[in-house]
Amino acid sequence: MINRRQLLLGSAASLMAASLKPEQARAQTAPDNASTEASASGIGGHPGVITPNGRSLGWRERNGVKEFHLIAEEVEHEFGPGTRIKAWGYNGGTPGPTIEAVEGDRVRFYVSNRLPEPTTVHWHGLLLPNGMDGVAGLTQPSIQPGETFVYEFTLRQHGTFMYHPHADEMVQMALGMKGMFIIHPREPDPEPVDRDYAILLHNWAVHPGTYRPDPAIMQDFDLWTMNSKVFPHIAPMVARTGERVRIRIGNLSMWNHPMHIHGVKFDVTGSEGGRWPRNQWRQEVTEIVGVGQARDLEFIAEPGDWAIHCHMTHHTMNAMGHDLPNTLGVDQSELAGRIRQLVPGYMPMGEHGMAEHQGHVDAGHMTGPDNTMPMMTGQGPHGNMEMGGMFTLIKVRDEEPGEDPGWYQAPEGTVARRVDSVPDDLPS
Ligand SMILES: [Cu+2]
Repeated sequence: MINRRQLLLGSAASLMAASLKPEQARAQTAPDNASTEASASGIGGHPGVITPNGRSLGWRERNGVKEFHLIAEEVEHEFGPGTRIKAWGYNGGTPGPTIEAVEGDRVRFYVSNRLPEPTTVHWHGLLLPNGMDGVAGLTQPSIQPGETFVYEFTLRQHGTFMYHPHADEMVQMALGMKGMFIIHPREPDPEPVDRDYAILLHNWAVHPGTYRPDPAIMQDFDLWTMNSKVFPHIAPMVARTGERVRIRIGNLSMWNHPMHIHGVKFDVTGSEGGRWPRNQWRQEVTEIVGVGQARDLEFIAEPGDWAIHCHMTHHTMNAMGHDLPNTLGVDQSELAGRIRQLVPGYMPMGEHGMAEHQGHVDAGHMTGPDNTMPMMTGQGPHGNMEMGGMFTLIKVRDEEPGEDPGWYQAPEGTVARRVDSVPDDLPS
């Protein structure tokens, strides 16, 4: 027998699992409103960092000091067509723009607070005078709404760092306040990279039908993002065959993320500790980027469309329901008819696995609450990809790939294919 609670959970499952309009379901793997740009022509002899779906923060030089302006403010943000939120971020976006500078620079940050509550900026991992560390109450008074504070210090290290508030952190970070802070080495790299990408991992709880991320959630997040976008709306990273690519991954979410790259072994080459000495590089195919950590992954690009994703399988899903009855192997056909009398349009799912979800949504058979992404999505050249969240692509081509070279044309005879029979002398 089914009780009322299970019934509600079941219908919630179908609603939460299926939640978008057909035109959204057909979204291709392409950046939408992605302003992916490198800082113009590099910095300090290094290629500029590319922040997929983001940008680097502008600055000007004044008497030998690099001056930046960070504006903490509410922003309208879209994870992809189908889910918009009222986020908090910096300079119009979440994450905030990537800060880039060079070891030895004197930097000055004007920080203006346009939020409805006090904030600060903590420069995560930086060596600086105690009073510049940005911990509300401890090292400085909070920046009140409407106020501007100035931070100034000299960069005494290089590496992959981050910035975020250290005032009402639980709320302010849950709503999207964070950014990457890249400090390039003063000396030229002995083994320079050709492409330098920065990705900040985060998690969000946007309950179906709502627009405000819920800061009280501890584990059951339903959106997992790279630079605050979800697959398939994360701009692909591109490279030419044979180039040395670095992907700097920072994590200011509430989970550790085992980041996995297909098709190459990468070296873990650095962190907040800077670029590690060559004898400390480690060859891996999956590297956990822990909460509050940054890791630099470097590899030589191989031609193809390669996946890069978190290996927590729930982290490559969009808005999925939690604590649902397990319907795998359960024939629900008779029950579904009875539920439909109470919940019109109820659609049972999951008897043979969840892949059918994307098909139902793509066909427009399932709709759900407003402002809720489908759990699985993405169309590749060979069909449904059944992914979401922290998943995107590295597209490598022999020729210059541009912003997005489309789908990889695999050489003849190099794609897995269907055959009509199995040789009968195969051992099993
Ligand atoms: Cu993860």
